[in-house]
Amino acid sequence: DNGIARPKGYKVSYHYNSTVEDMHFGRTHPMKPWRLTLAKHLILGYGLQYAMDTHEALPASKEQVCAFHDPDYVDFLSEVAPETFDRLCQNPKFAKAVPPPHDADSVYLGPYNLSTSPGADCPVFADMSTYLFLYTGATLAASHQLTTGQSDIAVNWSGGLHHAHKSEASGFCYINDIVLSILEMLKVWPRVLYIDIDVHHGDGVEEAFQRQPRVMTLSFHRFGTYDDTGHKFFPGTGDITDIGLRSTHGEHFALNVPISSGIDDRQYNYLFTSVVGQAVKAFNPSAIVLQCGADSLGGDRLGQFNINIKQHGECVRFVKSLNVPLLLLGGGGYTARNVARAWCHETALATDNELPDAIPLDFIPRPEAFQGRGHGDGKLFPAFVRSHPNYCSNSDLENMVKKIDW
Ligand code: V1S
Ligand code: CA
Ligand code: ZN
Repeated sequence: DNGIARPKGYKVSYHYNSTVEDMHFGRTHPMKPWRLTLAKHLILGYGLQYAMDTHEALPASKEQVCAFHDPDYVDFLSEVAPETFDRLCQNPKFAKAVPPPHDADSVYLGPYNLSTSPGADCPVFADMSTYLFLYTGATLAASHQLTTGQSDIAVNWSGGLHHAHKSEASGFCYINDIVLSILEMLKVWPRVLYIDIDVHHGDGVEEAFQRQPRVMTLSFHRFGTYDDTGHKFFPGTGDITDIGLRSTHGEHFALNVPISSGIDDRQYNYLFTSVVGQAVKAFNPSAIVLQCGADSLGGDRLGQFNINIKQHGECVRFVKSLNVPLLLLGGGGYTARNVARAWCHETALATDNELPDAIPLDFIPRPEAFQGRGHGDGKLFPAFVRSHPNYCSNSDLENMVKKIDW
């Protein structure tokens, strides 16, 4: 007996298709879909499948994706592959979407910010269409469970791709599954709150709803320039002054919490509970979408925060305690073993289970991924080596909470 039980009085559904695990963005690309294999191994190893309904995801249809995206872009995504890319680029319908040549950054960009050059943010890779329509299908199935009242919490760790625009890929994101799920929710609920704890700004979701007072978007993210290079942290938007568009009553329905590198658990918890608490009080959401990007964890290959897995999970616990229908999505996360730990812990929180710190290594196909010094010593909650100097002063954070006034 592993002690895992179903939650009392509510239902959780889990939406996934293992096919997404086999995708390769390229050897040097930080996005590694096999982090989802590791997450699955932990979730099954602990026995969390017994605490929820698991659904195998089907691909989204082109029509479903067109609810937000430009139909030509959706056609391109459904036909593109490394072998078809050059031919598609010749098609006049798509050729008009080629951006002007770029500066020093000599990556060749094709239509819609896609590229076959190694090192591109949004590469064209084998079986890419399959991947895109599957992660989107999983998010749409999850939101359908919620809008029909069949689940109270629905989970898709392969979704949460917040940078995709209406007719452009950006920052490893091609189809904005989050926007599509919120559009579905607006059919049955008056107000949806979107919260984004990925270390990057949730620009695609914010932009899509900047004219929509029925959707409040709230992103916490690293903002500013790198010490060493002076370049802006991606995508460079999301300053505190960015609050949505006034002209169409969207003003004050976008909130941004720009954060310097090195923020610690206590500081992040203060910011999160203060700002989300205020937002919920003012907006009274009927449902919440929480993007749980795990690149805000300490030790992430791209992120620059010092958040531990427990604190990342506290954000999920806080939002869950608000007792409104909840969609939990993945997002970024570039140190695979820690992404897996965080999303396993958060699956346990969603189902009201508490997991022992000792990972059941005997029940996991690749125990070496979680063992040994530097890999977390077989623990679910290893202490990260504090890897970034903390540039967040408590008074700056207090001032920020005050500035986000109502
Ligand atoms: N930070 C960062 C980073 N690293 C890369 C990258 C590195 C190696 C590769 F082979 C390919 C790409 N790209 C970036 C960022 C994009 C970060 C996206 C985060 C996504 C998310 O976690 O929020 C959600 C899943 N891109 C840039 O910094 C842009 C460039 C400015 C530098 C990289 N070149 C390729 C394009 C221009
Ligand atoms: Ca964010
Ligand atoms: Zn990110």
